[in-house]
Amino acid sequence: MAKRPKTIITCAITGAIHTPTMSDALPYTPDDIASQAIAAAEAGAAILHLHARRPTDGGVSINPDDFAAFLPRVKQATGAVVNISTGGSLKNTIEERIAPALRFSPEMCSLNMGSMNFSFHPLAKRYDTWMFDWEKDYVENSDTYIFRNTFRDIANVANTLAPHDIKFEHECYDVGHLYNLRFCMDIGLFKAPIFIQFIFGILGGIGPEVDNLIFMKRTADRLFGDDYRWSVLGAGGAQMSLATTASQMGGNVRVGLEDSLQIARGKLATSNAEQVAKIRRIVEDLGCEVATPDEAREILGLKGGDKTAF
Ligand code: KMH
Ligand code: ZN
Repeated sequence: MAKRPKTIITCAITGAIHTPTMSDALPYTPDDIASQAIAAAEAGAAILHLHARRPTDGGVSINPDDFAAFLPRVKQATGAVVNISTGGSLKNTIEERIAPALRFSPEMCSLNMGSMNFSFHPLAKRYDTWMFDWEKDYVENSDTYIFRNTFRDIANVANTLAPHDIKFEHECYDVGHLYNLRFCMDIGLFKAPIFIQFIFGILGGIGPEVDNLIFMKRTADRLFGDDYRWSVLGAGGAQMSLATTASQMGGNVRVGLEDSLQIARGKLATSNAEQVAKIRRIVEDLGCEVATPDEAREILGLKGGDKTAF
């Protein structure tokens, strides 16, 4: 029987969806982002997907200086692959969104493969009081938000970052995004092997059912053949179950407080590392091995941690 591929665990440490009121565990100071990222790597995450936050009030930040406050510390303390978000927050242009990746030239960064509604406004109903002034409007108004990732935007990111040899985490929130990605490969924007993050359960994208995972995977097999590696991110309550299914199907997994604040249904996670440790335990109990950062580099064809600019 063919050897089962090792499972790459990505941990998305803080993101741009959840706010400090929602969980005391959500890191937003540079110290907390760095220490949670380091602990997640020690628990078994080979890739750290990172956003920055304003240190004063936890607001989403795409200011490269806010990344500079934790990136070198993460690099010095771990061998993990650093993946910088180009998602930004509700109102940023694509040029603003890629500024941190441009400055720090990481091994990986996210690249969102289509424009869509991207909403988390239903979360607002769960809270009567908020820790910081910005949070309520930010969450409530996400129902007005179009997450803009046009073909021109995607080409702009690919061309601007091309000299940096960054591998993209292609974020695909629905089946159409896979076709967008195929089109972009056909016009020469991306080199194989590409790395696709199948995303389930974001309001505005495909739902978190196993049927949909099979459908996305079958579609990607048809469109990309052997030219792709894949991972699964289930938002909210679907995080652990979809990650488990993905690893059993030979895929890779993403966990972290960006995607879910829970460790089990109805129970808040105490840290990113707790989620990493849980999925690692499940993956290993079910007979797979977890990839080290260097194994992840090999599987994804990354340029190496010594070629970043931080
Ligand atoms: N800001 C969100 C709408 C990514 O990291 O690339 C999505 C996001 C994804 O930030
Ligand atoms: Zn992200």
